Amino acid sequence: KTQNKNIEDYFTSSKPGSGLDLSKEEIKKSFLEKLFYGLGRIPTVATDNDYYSALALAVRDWVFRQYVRSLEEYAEQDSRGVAYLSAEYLPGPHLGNNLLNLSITKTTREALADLDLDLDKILEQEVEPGLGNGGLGRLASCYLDSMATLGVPSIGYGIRYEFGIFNQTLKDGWQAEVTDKWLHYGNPWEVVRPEIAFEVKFGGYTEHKYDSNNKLQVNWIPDSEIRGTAYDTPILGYRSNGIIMRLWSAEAIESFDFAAYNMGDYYRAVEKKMRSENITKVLYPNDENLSGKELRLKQQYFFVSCSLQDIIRLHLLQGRELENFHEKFNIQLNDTHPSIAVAELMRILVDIHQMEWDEAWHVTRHTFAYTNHTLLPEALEKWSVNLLGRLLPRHLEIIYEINSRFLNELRKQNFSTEQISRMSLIDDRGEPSIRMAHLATVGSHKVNGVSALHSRLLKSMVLQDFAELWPEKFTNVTNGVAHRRFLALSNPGLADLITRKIGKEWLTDLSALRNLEKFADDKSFQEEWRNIKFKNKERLTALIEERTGVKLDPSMLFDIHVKRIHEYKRQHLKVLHILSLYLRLKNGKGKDISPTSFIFGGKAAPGYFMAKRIIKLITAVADLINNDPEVNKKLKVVFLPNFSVKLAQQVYPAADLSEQISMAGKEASGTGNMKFSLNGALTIGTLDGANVEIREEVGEKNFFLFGLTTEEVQETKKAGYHPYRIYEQNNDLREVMDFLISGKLSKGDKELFRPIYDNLLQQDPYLLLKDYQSYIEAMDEVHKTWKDQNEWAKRSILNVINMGKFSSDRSISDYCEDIWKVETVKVV
Ligand code: 7GP
Repeated sequence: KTQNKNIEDYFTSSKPGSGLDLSKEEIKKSFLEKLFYGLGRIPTVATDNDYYSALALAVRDWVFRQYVRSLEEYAEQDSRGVAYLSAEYLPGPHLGNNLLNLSITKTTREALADLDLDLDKILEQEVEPGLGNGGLGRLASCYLDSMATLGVPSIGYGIRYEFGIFNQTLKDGWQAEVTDKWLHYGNPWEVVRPEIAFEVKFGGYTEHKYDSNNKLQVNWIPDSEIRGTAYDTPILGYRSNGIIMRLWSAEAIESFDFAAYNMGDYYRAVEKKMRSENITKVLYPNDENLSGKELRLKQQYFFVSCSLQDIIRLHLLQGRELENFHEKFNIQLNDTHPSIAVAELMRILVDIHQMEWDEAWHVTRHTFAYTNHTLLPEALEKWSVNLLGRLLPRHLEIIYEINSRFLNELRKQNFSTEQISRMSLIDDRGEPSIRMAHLATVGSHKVNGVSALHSRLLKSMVLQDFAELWPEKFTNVTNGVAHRRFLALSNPGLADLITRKIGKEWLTDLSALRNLEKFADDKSFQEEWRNIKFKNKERLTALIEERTGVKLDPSMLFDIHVKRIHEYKRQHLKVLHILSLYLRLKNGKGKDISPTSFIFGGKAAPGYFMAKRIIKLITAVADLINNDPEVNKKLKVVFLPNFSVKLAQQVYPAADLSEQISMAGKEASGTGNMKFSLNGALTIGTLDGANVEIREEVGEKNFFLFGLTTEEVQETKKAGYHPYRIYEQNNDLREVMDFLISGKLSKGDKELFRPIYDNLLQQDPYLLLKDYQSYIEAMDEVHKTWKDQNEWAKRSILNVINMGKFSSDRSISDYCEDIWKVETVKVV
């Protein structure tokens, strides 16, 4: 707190002005001042990156104005707040979004044009923070956007990885990984807070002693300590509040290894420093698969501990007691990555603040809520007791204590031994490990899935026993997406058309798109609609040609499959379809095929053998088809490398068809599915995740459905699934499958794709063969519908105007009402 009366008087009397709607002259002046005096550049030497940085710094000031105004409001209202804990964020480029949210895109463009500069070129300079893998990380960023827009007093906590998700390149058709040096050119959006720094302990042992009042005191004597420093990035809502994304970076505590230093072992002292800074070096690039690595657990505990210390600091700063911590703060756990927080809060309350166990447990359980993002068994986090005990000895004791009290409760309620061992926080079949989803569930007052179907399956499968024990604890919040970024910002043509017809209301209330209903059948509106899509496709075509050398034809159907590469998402089912079309054309039976460009994108975890081979398969199919004059007038295939938020913003607006073809029951929600529909793509999909709800909203007729339902999948597996029989019975499928090992895709190498072939014929865990015929038939329907361009446009319009439910503003309102019980406070 400032002791300086003069500054305080100035601050309160001058009331920070709004950062919105600045004039061209103000923008120009700030931009040039940042360039000259903020960066110390003169016109003769200034580079494009200098222009970008100068504009970003100017914009950051205006964003901070909105943030400061929000803080004042929140302080006045004494509001209940939310801390969102996520090990991953994928914010995407900040500049364009901030200009949009300040309503100064057009004015900025003009201001720069006056200076002979091009805004688009400057926007292009931005390197996005790739601090996440995929859906979960992007969702976290959509939620920060909506929390800011709605005025939820909130802060997003995470990790400032020095190297984010790798950059993907293709070498001979295979994925190759390149380090992501996103901080290389500096990061104008963040502000380091050297004084918001906390110490985090690791290793060592605990001492148990009774004090003079005969109360047990536990002392944790660590064997190392690391400092976490806060880096703040302001996130602005649409013409609204600003909030902070606070990312922790690890650094050595200077004096820590004085012993080594004093003995003259300077190198060892420095080495230790480097080793501790490793914690936030790099993001683990696994999506829905565990690494089980010690460093990963260190990352999790490191950011959780810093965040909790910070939240408690904020709470005590306001002169409050820890007894009512939970009345002031909600902490949302974005999957189990931050779930060690349950034990850490107990440790802080009991060991440091001397709270009684029962009271601490009451506070803890009412503070946390847990969101599950996947049912895949290989993604459910477990930490070996051994590893956790070595790294966090006190936390292991606390987890044991939580568990023993919990299991006692179950015994009192006459749960069977079998049930009790299923529900235990410790899995002691094989090497004993801690089930983090159980810890998160026991330690939270609410648990939610991310779509209606997923929440139902969570209750009937992974957490069934818990859902029976505490039915009221379980709820659903269907995911949503930041529609301002994914429509207003990335599809300006469509956004303009919409606004011209129905005004700007949709920007803050997506359900207002329904007001376009009367235009769905209007031929001239349809034509405008189609022209916008065509222009978007031309732009993507140019980008793809530049990046891959493949030239697509924008009048073709753009059939797009972009997301992480994973067997359950079934990119290889799409490949089987493409090969079936190829063979039809080769056999002279392809006259009904509508000319199509197939576009793939997505990263594979570097250690995921099958996923990497699927990428190679896609690029091999692309090479074959694009170079075969007999088919390449009708079919084109391209793998667009390095899918990211920045690329995504160019891809969704250009899609005609959205591929959402996971095996039912596996995709928790999906959010790409929403972004596609929002931009007027029709979906071909299974009844999985949020596809179910999208189909409900847009109407069955406007969604191409195929494949087994979740229940049918379960029955098929239960009955004993034999993919080989399907292969034997379906001639077309057999031809396609055999083509994989014919050598024609691989310069005669018949072994290259055999692992995929064998896997599908012998196990086929994701039922590609079972769903194959149904998929082919649905795709034939797609091709038939495409031939009627008016009908297609109409269905496209109906998709967009029924997307109201899928704004992350709606999701965040749901969290506020059902889970957080917070009131929103908006500044304008
Ligand atoms: C993803 C889910 O696969 C996706 O269906 C969902 O839309 C998204 O989360 C947001 O809820 N899960 C992950 O990205 C992930 O890494 C492992 O889950 C914890």
